[in-house]
Amino acid sequence: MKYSLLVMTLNEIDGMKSILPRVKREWCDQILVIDGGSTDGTVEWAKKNGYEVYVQKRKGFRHAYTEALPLITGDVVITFSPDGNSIPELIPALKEKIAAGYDMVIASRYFGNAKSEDDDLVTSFGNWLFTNTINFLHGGNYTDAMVIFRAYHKSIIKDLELERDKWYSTPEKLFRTEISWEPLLSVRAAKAKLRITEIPGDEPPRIGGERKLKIVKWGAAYYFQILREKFFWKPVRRCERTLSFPRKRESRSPFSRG
Ligand SMILES: Nc1nc2c(ncn2[C@@H]2O[C@H](COP(=O)(O)OP(=O)(O)OP(=O)(O)O)[C@@H](O)[C@H]2O)c(=O)[nH]1
Ligand SMILES: [Mg+2]
Repeated sequence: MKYSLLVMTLNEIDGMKSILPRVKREWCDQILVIDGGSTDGTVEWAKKNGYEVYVQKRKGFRHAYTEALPLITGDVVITFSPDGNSIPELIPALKEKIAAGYDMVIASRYFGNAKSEDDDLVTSFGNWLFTNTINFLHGGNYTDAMVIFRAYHKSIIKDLELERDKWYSTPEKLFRTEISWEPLLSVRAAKAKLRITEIPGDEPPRIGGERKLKIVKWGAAYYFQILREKFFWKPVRRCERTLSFPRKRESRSPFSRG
């Protein structure tokens, strides 16, 4: 199994300098820095230090992922924030769970003893609300459905149709913003009954730079998406993952119908 680490950057020079040297090159087969148009030297620093860099063309977090898709050489992606929020030393633990047969592994900020030092009252309530709504409406069992730091099989991106504009355009138009795909990934992975697990993953505070999170607009767009999923999209496509890891009868995935 090959692993690609996707390092998401938008003006993250301080975090990059401090965090990336802690990522051992042998942990992943590919380290791909996906940049949203940094002007603080992030791209130059990454290239100088030998990292593969892709600068996205369209604005917005999800376009970073979709545009980079053809460049990803791994079977498994690990999405990573180099702003200090993701602890690099947890990468081997994420890989271990994937190797054990899980489709997706989340470094949860709220599982076991884990804690977030980056949260404020609003973000901790928001994460709780979104995660619990996803569990309630879509049968998830998450403690953290929102975090970027997670590993999953690349094949589920297409199985869950995460790369298709049509699943984002209405909330993005309504709330005039561009969103990411983590919440939709969590919703659809639960709906499709993929094999999901979590490990505790502390979230240290951000190192330098500025927060890009748009609390009100993203919150509204994500909540809209999560509610709408109750009525749209069914996991009817054939899912490679489900086929290669046949599950027990009682939890058979609807994918296997395909
Ligand atoms: N490629 C790309 N990276 C982005 C974009 N927006 C944010 N990022 C990076 O993604 C990572 C996560 O962004 P943050 O600003 O920390 O947003 P967040 O983690 O959701 O919010 P907080 O951690 O609560 O501040 C950071 O390393 C950002 O630099 C984008 O549009 N494109
Ligand atoms: Mg962050």
